[in-house]
Amino acid sequence: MADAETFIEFTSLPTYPPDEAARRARDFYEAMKGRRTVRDYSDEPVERGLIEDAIRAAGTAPSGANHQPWHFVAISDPELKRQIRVSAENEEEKFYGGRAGETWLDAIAHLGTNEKKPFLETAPWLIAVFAERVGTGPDGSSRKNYYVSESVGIATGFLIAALHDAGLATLTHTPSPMSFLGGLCGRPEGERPYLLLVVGHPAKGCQVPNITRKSLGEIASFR
Ligand code: IYR
Repeated sequence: MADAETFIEFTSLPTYPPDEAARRARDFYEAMKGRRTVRDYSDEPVERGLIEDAIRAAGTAPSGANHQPWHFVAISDPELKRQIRVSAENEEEKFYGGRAGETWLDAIAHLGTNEKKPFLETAPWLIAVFAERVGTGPDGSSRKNYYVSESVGIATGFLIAALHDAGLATLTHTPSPMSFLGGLCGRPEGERPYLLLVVGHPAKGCQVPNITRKSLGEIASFR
């Protein structure tokens, strides 16, 4: 059995007076409300340091048994981006050409998406997120991970929020299927591609679909 962790006092959570807490909660909601999925990117470069810090923030997410079963491949290399675009468009052509089925295509019709993915080359960064089904323990031996989808999903949420907070737009792209990503990114067998995040500044005059969000009453109940 692994040694028990040592414990330290938890001092990093600030205490706010109620009115400040209320203001912060509202400000955070207002900031997140401005996030939109962007599909039209400018080629304006983004400092690597911003990407590094956003990934650091993602890496603070809670995870099953604290195994941190994620890996982020941050890609700015134009040739690798081109290869990813070619592979993604190849899959997406089949998806939009019939593999998705009518019901799914009907569900996304209002988003105006199609098999063309120029943003995979235009945007300065792609972050391929991988989920480790089986990880490596401190002693180098392989070990099972727990709640992998939940953990990686939460970390990805942190990543998207951190990038948005830094003034960067994202697109949560899920080429279907995306098994090509592991090979192109040189990831080991035990990792499953989770999603591909496109990161950059929106193109000038960028348009987004005029969608609405469900109200609090629709998404929450209090008892
Ligand atoms: N992966 C495709 C299709 C797609 C699927 C869903 I669910 C969306 O919300 C949007 C698109 C694509 O990226 O175009």
